[in-house]
Amino acid sequence: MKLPALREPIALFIGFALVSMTAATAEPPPVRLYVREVAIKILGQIRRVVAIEQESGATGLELRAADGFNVEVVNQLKEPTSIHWHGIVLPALMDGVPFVSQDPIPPGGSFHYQFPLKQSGTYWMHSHYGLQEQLLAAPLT
Ligand SMILES: [Cu+2]
Repeated sequence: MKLPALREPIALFIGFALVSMTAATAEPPPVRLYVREVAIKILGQIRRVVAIEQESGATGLELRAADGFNVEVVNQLKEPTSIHWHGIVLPALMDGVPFVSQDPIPPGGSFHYQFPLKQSGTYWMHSHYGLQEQLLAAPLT
């Protein structure tokens, strides 16, 4: 009988189809933004400030509307934080307001913000936790 000889090619085909389906439906990983203290030099003096940075150290975030908003905020501060996407039209639970739309992100924790982008333009992001808003902001385009 010839059927046993077909098992491997059929298994390979099914395996390939499953891998292809997985690759086609897999979501891209989120962009990670790190909220952390950094040192900057002002008039020759080193000062520590808080910043929202990408893993590369780049400040701010640039997205394409077609890709949607897919960002994980990682809190590397010693206190809680949350990030508000100022001016962006978004679902209420993605608004980044602690104790209203989400729990604060604890030190060492992270929060995944994900939603369709319905607009383009230049905005900004800032902390909405306590008095961090005055200290922690970055451009968002
Ligand atoms: Cu705001």
